Amino acid sequence: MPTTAIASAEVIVTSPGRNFVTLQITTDDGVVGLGDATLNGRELAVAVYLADHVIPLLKGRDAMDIEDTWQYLYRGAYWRRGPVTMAAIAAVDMALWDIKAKVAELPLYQLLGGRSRMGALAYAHASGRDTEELFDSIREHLDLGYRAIRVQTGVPGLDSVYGVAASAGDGDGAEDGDRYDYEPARRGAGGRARPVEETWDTRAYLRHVPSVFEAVRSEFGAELPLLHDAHHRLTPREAAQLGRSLEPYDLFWLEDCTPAEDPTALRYVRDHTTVPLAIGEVFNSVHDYQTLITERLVDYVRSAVTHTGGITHLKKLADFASIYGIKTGFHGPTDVSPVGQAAHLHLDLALHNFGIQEHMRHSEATLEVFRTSFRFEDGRLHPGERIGLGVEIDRDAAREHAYDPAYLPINRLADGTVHDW
Ligand code: EZ4
Ligand code: CO
Repeated sequence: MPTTAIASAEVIVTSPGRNFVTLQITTDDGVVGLGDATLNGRELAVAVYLADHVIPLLKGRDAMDIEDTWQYLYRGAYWRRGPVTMAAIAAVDMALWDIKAKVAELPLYQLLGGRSRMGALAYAHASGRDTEELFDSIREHLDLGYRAIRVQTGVPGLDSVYGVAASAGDGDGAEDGDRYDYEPARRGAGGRARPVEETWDTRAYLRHVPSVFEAVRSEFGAELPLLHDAHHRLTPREAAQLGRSLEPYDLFWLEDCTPAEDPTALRYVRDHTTVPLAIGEVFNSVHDYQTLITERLVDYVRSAVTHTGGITHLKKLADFASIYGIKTGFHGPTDVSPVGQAAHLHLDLALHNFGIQEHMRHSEATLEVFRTSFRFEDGRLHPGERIGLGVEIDRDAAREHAYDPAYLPINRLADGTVHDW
């Protein structure tokens, strides 16, 4: 038995401001690896999948055999893909890379090919219910040092819009007094949480958004990279209209303009607008991208390491995309834990076709449980020089935050029909 044989594995569920699922793997000689398994709003399904179906298979396997373990769990399941399975495999994969890099006594990026750059350009989320609030939010993020900004805005006539900061204290997990610039899964003590239902109006949105980008460009100038997320809400024709109307404002990308599960929708969008397109945060496999990449229907792949089978699989996706000149823009919301975000940052440093890294700051409570060595300089993130992924979990702090069910919102059209959010 090698000393790197897996001795034990454990699922840690904790909720410091929001829910996280973490897999901790320990080898015979005591090396510990962490993997993120957080599936926002469906967290316990992955926790149970890991505990009941994966951990019993891990004991005694050599932690060094990462590719073989990945294939063993993926092909062995018979049932291909799916967010629950792929998040579970991702967590194992991340933990094994963490272990391998610790055994090698190197920061993980060294095992992924070493540095292609000194830091990963990160974009932050700015939002406002109106232009004044939005400008304040953009200025705050520029003051924090961000050099690329995602712009989300309220729409006249709509009470609330997903992705637009609400005020604190409304049960969304924000700390008191803070604006809330990350997208909440609403929590509710004792299992009483229900998805918030919001009303959506595509025509009002399409009328309003170009005027917001016009205002932002005239206030903040032509250079600042600006991004926008449409959260899968548009038909191909509507997406083409939005893309065209945003062309004068030179976006870095338009994200998730159409429902992601229909790759052919993007053929229509591509034919009608030159706005750069990004998609993939809800994908869980490189196969989900096959048409999009080979037909060059997107400019950026948006997967998260946690939701796309871990470092092993995300590296394959990035390499596949690179052959077509397509870049990465990994999904970095706060529901990707600091462990998952660390994996992104190591890949971002190493990958030649890195594009940009999404970054939503984790709350203080989260960062007390997950101790990172991230650095942020000149708008660029760096994972730090600790060996492995470079994140430690404080088990005592983790225990203080019990799981609290949470759901993403539901959108309905004026006639009551459920819509994409
Ligand atoms: O809505 O992570 O680009 N970022 C996003 C996210 C997602 C959430 C869903 O879990 O769209 O904020
Ligand atoms: Co998004």
